Amino acid sequence: MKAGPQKDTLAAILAGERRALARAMSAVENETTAGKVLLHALQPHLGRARVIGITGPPGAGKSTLVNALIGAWLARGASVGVVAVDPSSPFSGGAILGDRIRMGEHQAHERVFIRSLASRGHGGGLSRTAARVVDLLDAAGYDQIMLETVGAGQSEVEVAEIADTRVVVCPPGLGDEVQALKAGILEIADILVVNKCDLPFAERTERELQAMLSLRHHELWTPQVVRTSATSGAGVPALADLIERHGAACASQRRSHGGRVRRLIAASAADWLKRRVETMAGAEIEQLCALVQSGELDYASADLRAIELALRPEYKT
Ligand SMILES: Nc1nc2c(ncn2[C@@H]2O[C@H](COP(=O)(O)OP(=O)(O)OP(=O)(O)O)[C@@H](O)[C@H]2O)c(=O)[nH]1
Ligand SMILES: [Mg+2]
Repeated sequence: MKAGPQKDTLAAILAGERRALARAMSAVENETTAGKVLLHALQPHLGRARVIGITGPPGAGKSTLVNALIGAWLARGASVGVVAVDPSSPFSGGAILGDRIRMGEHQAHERVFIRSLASRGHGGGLSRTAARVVDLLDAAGYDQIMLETVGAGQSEVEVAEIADTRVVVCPPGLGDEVQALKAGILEIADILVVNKCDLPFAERTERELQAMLSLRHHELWTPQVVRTSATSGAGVPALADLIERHGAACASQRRSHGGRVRRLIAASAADWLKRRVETMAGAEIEQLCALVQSGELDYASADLRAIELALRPEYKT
């Protein structure tokens, strides 16, 4: 009986051997025992990479932008891992093929490793699976790891939350689309990209997003807006600079394997709390809602009181 993973596998991954890495990713995705043992053995080797989340509505140009950013990182001497979470069925494979083509320019480069991850079939644990694939790339020595995910669903947004730096990509559009963004993924953005700036309305969208961001409160970093054209490459070096600046500004807080794990825990804790507050019954929560409805209590004070209630033993199920 072996207590650890095969020494060869561990050594091969740490040495960045591609075939070993691909096999390990499959093991991790399928949650095999060997995969778990391997992840455990990798722990001391994690936390060196920078993880960049690229999120945004379908068709915003995320994959094209990832491809352009790969070029920018390569030019700066870095190695690049990409995890593209595919929102479509694992059986269709259509979008995965599309991403292969859009990122294909660098697919064969020795300092690039691209992996697609089907978003279905992880039993709600998509962000955990994505984090493990990121861990493997981290252990294999990739400097910049980009995580592409559609910001169109709770589990996809959770994936973005793993990242040290969160980039939200949106196409130029009219006010309504910007409002829709605001409700979902805008809150998590460190950097907002108005992509397809070669199309009309880009400047206007940039102004609208800037106006929204100015309302946000921040400590280490003020969210920034940048315009790109992923197809022509315009604005991409400026975006890469911003990503590096964000990484430096938040290095102490964000970047490390412990930071990644903590963000995953936070995301699932937040989920638990939300469900609890939504479903708990009792006079006190009813009263709290009534106070907000009548305007006697603001949401910010009510949410803290609701959390206190949710954590009380009598509400635990
Ligand atoms: N005009 C213009 N088109 C772009 C730009 N960036 C991407 N596109 C096009 O927009 C379409 C969608 O691009 P993708 O990169 O696949 O977008 P995505 O956000 O990854 O899409 P999903 O992964 O399917 O959500 C493609 O036809 C791209 O060629 C841009 O800067 N300008
Ligand atoms: Mg894509």
